Amino acid sequence: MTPEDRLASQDRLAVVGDVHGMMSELAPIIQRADSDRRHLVLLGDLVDRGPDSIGVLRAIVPRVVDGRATWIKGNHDDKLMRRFAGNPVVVDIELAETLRQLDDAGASFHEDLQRAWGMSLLWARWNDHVFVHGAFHPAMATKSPTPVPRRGAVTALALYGETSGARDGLGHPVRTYAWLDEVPAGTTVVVGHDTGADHRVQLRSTKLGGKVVFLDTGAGKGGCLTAMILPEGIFIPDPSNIRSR
Ligand SMILES: [Mn+2]
Repeated sequence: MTPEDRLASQDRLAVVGDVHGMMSELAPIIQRADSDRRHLVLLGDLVDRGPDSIGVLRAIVPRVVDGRATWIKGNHDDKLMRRFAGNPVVVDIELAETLRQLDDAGASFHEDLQRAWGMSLLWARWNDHVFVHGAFHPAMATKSPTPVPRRGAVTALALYGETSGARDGLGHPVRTYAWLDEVPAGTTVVVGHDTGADHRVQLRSTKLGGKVVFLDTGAGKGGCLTAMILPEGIFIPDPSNIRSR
């Protein structure tokens, strides 16, 4: 069974926002998902920033390989794996630390990691939901994420979200949200990547009548880790940590 088909066949999910090396916050979510027999969906950016990227990978990689979890690609994961494959990338201090932790993990874990990465998806659908790290593109509502599309608009939106091309005072790309207007009625898009300043889950309704859940509550960036429990539509560990607009 393909990773896409396996996800589509699930009844119950725990969809986890950007973990960024925070194993201490991921562990209780995994425990709860396991005890409820829920399939895990990781929205990407497993590594960097927090202290235990290797701990997170050790927890998630075997679950992806044996079909208990679906890994949606994040930009930090993608950069790590491009570096890991020997491609030139800019190695900042956080990626250097992740690479150091991975070095110590040994060759057989590296093989498992490559295998899990080969099963990861740029986006995935489940009932009327679309899961993607950065931002939605209409192609994600109909097209398969496998084989992985060539680098282009859909891939860029999936990994990096929508940006104006400009940079802010801190040198970060300026994010834009025209993509919200593309989310159709009857579709709920769940994204990570984009941390609200208040570290709350943000719920948005779109012009066409769709819904968007911004699930990154800032784990590894001074916030916390949140998971969305489906089909119930509740958030753990703090169900009240949400904001609608
Ligand atoms: Mn990201």
